[in-house]
Amino acid sequence: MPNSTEQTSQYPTIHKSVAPGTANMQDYDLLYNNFNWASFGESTLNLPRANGVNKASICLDDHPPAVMQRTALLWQATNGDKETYTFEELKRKTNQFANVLKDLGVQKGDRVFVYLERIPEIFITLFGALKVGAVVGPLFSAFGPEAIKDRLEDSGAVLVITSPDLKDRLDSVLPELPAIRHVILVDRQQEYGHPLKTHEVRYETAMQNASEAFEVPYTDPDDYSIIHYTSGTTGKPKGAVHRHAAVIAQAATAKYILDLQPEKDIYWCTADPGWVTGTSYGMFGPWALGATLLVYEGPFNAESWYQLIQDYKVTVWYTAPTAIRMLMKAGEDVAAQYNFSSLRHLCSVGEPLNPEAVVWGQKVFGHVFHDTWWQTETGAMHICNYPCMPVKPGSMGKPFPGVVAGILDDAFNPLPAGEEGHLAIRPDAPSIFRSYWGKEEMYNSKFKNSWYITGDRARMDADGYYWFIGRADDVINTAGHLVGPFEVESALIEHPAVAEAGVIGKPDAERLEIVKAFISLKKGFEPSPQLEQEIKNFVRTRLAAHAYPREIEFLSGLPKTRSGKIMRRLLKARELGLPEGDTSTLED
Ligand code: 6R9
Repeated sequence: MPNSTEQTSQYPTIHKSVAPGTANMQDYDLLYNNFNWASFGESTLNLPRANGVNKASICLDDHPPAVMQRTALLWQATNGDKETYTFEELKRKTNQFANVLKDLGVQKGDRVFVYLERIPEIFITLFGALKVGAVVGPLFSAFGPEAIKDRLEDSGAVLVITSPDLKDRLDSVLPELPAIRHVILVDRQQEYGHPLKTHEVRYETAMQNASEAFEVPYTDPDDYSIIHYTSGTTGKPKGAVHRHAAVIAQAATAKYILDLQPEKDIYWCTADPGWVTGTSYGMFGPWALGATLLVYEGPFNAESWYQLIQDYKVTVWYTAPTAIRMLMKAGEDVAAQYNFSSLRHLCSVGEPLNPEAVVWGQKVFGHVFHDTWWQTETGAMHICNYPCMPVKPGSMGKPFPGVVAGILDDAFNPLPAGEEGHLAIRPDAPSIFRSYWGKEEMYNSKFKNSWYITGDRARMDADGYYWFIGRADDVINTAGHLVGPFEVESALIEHPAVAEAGVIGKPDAERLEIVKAFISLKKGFEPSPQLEQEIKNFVRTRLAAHAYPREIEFLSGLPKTRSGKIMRRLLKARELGLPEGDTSTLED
């Protein structure tokens, strides 16, 4: 079937010059041809170590003495309170928490879940659990009772760490979760007024009594470390399981893609630890390299985000298209009030990054956003833009060294450059998932002809750059033409009135499907039939005639997952009056 359009981007390639010695990757092809995961683990992370490959140890325990004294975590609370932890302090605290868990009888392989606000104890409890060999599961603090019950039940969790504000939600489903033996309550403000029940343990008391010495037991590289329930943009969430060795890929990509230079960087990953980005790059990769992380407890808000960058002199920033679009919506006049001179490298993940957003970064921050593609299942970034490589706005970039990617036809055989098909990855990176918890058959169904089939559709151009089309189940077939929702959405948001757009295929008797767009407008614009017509015409002139949205509906906001992805599946279900399916990850 023909492509709907050639690339949507009318933006020219951005060539950059990287002064010798300034970026960790100086030449993409050179590194691609010489890279090897095992050698990276040996040379950069000193692996394997006497206790094998334990993520928590690698991140917190064994850095050179000077690094152990470095700040690992800069934390700012919603109310402005600040806390700072060195690697040495986190080593001791996570040792203490490992002892707490050991005393409670937590064994290697037990599932331990962390259900907390974005506070320092997320890090302490999660890494403490990894030290005893537990398989940890982070949960978004915004999850309601049903969402947490599904995940705790599916994984057979034995222990949950939570806070006074979240405890009621957990308690309401606890009777249905007989496997849970203990609940640990982190009570920072000492606000919990009730006596504790026999299965409940106060974190602060337990920590006071716990030793700061802990011997991390031998950890096999293949031992399970973390379980992430995927965003659920399609179907019911499944628990993707990763192994301890994943840290090798997380560190390598943090070094060469985020370009972390731990001696000098202040790095901010805006993702919540409930989402894979918040652990792979909000914990493991950066800390394995000894880098300083900024964590902000509060929600998104353009002013407070800009203030944080200015106050902490953030140098490297990893965020998501949804946040970038919200910053764009807030307007350049807001941005102009802050000093961003500390920033040196910007990256994005989670959704296709509209070309408009890539170049907006250059205008406002003096640096383009570098798009990175990966999934919960890949555990680490796989197709990316690099500081040393020209950026084609709208493209996800090229495979990371150590990664072989392909575009496959429906029989899962490689297609030549220029053709559109299934985006597939050779499952070679140490971070590739090892299972969907308890769903072996579903896991196996993702592998064909030695490829891992990602569920995304894409195309590679003659220069080896990958271009995202859409989730395989989101691609629209209109009168025999395949249309990727992303290209239509990108064209839409180039219109000055459009803040966000979500595009679906709506069944149509004549054309099989038509393109329908849901649009939210920028401040100062009102929906009207004239505006609707103007937007349609605007897209017609940018894309092929069949790809413009025949229907437009204005919404005050689009339904999104908590990690910021537009839920096209939900837009479609609502449009067709079908059941909404799993909405546990839908943001409020
Ligand atoms: C890390 C993460 C994975 C899905 C993925 C794709 C979409 C992520 C993207 C992107 C286009 C990018 N996605 N990054 N699409 N360009 N740079 O997001 O994991 O929550 O499992 O989502 O997100 O559809 O397959 P996860």
